[in-house]
Amino acid sequence: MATAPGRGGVAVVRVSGPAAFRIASEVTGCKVDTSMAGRFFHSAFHPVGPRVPVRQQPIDDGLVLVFASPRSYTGEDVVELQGHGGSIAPRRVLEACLAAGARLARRGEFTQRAFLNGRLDLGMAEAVIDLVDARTERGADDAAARLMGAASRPLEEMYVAAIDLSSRVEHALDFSEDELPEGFSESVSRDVARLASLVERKLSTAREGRILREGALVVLCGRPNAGKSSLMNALLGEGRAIVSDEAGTTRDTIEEGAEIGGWPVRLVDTAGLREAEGEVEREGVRRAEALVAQADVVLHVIEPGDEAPAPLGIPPSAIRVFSKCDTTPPPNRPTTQLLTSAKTGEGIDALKDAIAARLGQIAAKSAEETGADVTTRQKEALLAARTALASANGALDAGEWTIAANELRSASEALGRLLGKVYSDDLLDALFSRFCVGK
Ligand SMILES: Nc1nc2c(ncn2[C@@H]2O[C@H](COP(=O)(O)OP(=O)(O)OP(=O)(O)O)[C@@H](O)[C@H]2O)c(=O)[nH]1
Ligand SMILES: [Mg+2]
Repeated sequence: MATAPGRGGVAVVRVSGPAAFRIASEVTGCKVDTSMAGRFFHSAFHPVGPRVPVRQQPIDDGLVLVFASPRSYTGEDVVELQGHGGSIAPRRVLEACLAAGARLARRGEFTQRAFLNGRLDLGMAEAVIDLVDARTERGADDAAARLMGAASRPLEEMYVAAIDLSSRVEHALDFSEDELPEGFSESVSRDVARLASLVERKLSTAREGRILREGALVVLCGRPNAGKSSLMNALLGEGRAIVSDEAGTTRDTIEEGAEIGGWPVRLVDTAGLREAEGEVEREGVRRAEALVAQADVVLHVIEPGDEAPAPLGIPPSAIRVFSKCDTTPPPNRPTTQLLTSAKTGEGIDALKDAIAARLGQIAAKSAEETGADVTTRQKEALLAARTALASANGALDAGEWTIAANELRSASEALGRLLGKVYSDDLLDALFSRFCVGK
């Protein structure tokens, strides 16, 4: 079933594999074969199976789309039976297909077959699920671009360049230094450096990818009563967190998904940071500190009149947000600070802009500085390629051609993994289990 269950205009049952045309023929009672490829027709759908009476009553009618191998999503023969939505008719069409010899698809199996049949590469397969799961326009734009191969082309070029370098150096091993053409070593070094900079650039975008997929962690912290929960509500535009003038109102962390400046964000409100009084509050403070440590962006909320140094654990990179600005008369306000009021809404848009700007910076920053939290398949492969290229460069400088050849081979293997030219079953299982059935 390729469409979501429940009430809806259409429901699509998709059949792929060598028996697809035969199964569709049984269900529709029309002869479906390769000659119908790329066409569609209108038909009744019939029940199939030994217990079905001879004068059978159709279960639905709809459109039949025929795709012949290899020009289909999976690369196999594919038929789509597009009937009416709802809970009964689609289920019956599905059952008819099963009775005619089909089996239920596993999660992501259509896309997995497409990958195995070379219809898309692993990066595109990942883009498919990212597009389905996208929570913001920006995330969807990114996934759609990757789906069209925007990310694969440069990767493919890097892979080809690595293979080329590796074979050039391997070839050179058969010759002595003075038999090699003039400038050979320089040209290899230059190309290694060029490839290394491509890898570097690609790495720098890995963080942005993670943020788009998982959402950036934005944590509100500060002293009790600073106005954190009120700001959380103002950013969300709803009364999500409890607000009161009692210090220590928020004890547990409160998380809510939001979109800020096009970025998907996990906004978290935390307990005020102080020497906590009770066991519960102490745990709340501990959680707050842990979240601050993991955050992509920390918002340090400071209320008017609070001149004390920042509580421990708040990083210097935190955005200092001054709250309750409606309570300070304008002449006394410092103009360079980010002044906000949850009460009047003043400064909330400026705060959103500041968060979005920070996320843009993080995305642009090199992955090297961003720590170990980006553990995507792609990043691991890129890091391996980078290490290998750096060693290859060193070996070339030292005239160690055998070592250079080995390192260049590892670099091309790593880039091959990145493209999915080299992959393991575990990797495929992990990737495609993220999919829904029918994709
Ligand atoms: N005038 C004014 N009062 C505010 C504003 N924001 C918060 N307050 C008040 O400040 C008090 C504390 O607000 P909270 O949002 O609960 O503060 P908090 O930082 O979450 O406090 P804890 O959860 O106890 O750490 C409440 O009485 C709010 O009504 C504001 O922008 N203007
Ligand atoms: Mg609170």
